[in-house]
Amino acid sequence: MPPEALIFDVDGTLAETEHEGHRPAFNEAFREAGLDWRWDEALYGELLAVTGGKERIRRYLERHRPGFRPPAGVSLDELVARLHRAKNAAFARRVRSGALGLRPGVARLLREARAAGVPLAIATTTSPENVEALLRHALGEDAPGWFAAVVAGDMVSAKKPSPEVYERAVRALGADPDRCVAFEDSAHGVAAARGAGVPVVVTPSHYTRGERFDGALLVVEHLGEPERPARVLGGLAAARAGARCVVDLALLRALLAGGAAAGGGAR
Ligand code: XBP
Ligand code: MG
Repeated sequence: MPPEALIFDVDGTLAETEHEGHRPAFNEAFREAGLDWRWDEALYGELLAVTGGKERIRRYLERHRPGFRPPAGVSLDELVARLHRAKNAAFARRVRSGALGLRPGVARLLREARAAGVPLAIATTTSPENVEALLRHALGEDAPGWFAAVVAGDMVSAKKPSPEVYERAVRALGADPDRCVAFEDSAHGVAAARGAGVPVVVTPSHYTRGERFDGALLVVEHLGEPERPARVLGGLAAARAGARCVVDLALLRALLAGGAAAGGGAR
């Protein structure tokens, strides 16, 4: 049986959005607001321990600007919300400029699932407008409609690694969690999906390559294209590490059936 549904994380999984989108967009928002804050790669890597852009700004202030006070008449909540809106506007501009392409194999797998009638969903910490901008630009105007459920940003009371975002997506799909497959790039994402009982395929991204992905079904360089198969990096049911594969419905079916060691789509 094919998976009942495929559930995708966005940041780092569909595209390298943290590296090429959010970090520069945060810096643009700080500059526009006349703040001398600058998040370099090392600092952003540290701040990614906190999921959610508003939460990340607060963590930065606590850890790196302990004496900071907002201008008179502006509450901290307002300032954070304003900076976050400006960041998302800058992110959308970057998306529209074509700065953010999808990672290998993403469009191929989405199209294969659609053609086979396997429902799609999104389970992400980022804001809904960022998801929409990315999907429209990368896949076409109708792409947001490809997803039967989009659970994003503040729609949940606790962000990843809480499982809530996956629990809501699975409920909206009316699917059996252990017959779905989640796609993630981070340890927080793996914890969220596993916490909801959803098996996970991990494609580590720029900032998460050094993380551990305990409990993942498969850890693979990227989803692969027929002419560019991806290197298997590990995972519970992984075929030999170092083998190459294209993550397609046949491989996912084999993984769910526990037959990945036998090869599935691995070469
Ligand atoms: C992504 C995030 C997000 C983005 C920014 O986590 O943590 O916070 O960095 O998004 P995941 P917003 O990939 O696990 O969903 O600024 O819109 O919150
Ligand atoms: Mg992610």
